[in-house]
Amino acid sequence: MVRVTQMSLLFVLFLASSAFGEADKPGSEAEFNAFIKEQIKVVPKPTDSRCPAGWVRHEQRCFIYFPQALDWASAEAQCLTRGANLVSIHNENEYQLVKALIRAYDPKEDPTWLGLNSCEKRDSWFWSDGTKANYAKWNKDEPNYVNGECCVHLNYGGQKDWNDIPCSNVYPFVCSKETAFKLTEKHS
Ligand SMILES: [Ca+2]
Repeated sequence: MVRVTQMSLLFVLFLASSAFGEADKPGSEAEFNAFIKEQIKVVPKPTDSRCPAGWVRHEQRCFIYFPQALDWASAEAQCLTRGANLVSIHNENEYQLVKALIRAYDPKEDPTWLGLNSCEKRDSWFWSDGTKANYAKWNKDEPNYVNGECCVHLNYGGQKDWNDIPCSNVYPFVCSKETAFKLTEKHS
């Protein structure tokens, strides 16, 4: 049993290093699928207490998917009860990770809330966790602010990227938070 656990851990580490070993090179969809599947299978994780059981860790952040369809503010409130916010995304690898996490629970990849909104002022985009809006993956011709839409979901339409939509719509959601503590990763 110990040997199986050790092998499983080695496999996770192998996947992690192969998917994210080169910082500038985006991982492939297949690599992210395998990374997510391996992490959500190992619950609770045997040696990594940086994220609560059931959450996926990527670098210094923890992520979790909730299938319950809520409006944007209610989804954010649910994240807050877990010490998190609706998910923010800052680079292509984080985006592919979040897409793979959703795909693992929802093979249809239906629209899912992100923590991005511009409800205070048009064209002023803010993540609910207070981090910089330095990355976006809008669908073609979005954001279009139809009827004052100012909250953002992903997996929209055929392109399955980002779209602004009324905040009162209900969708599943992803929460994220910083890890409970930081470890210095060893690179050989
Ligand atoms: Ca729109």
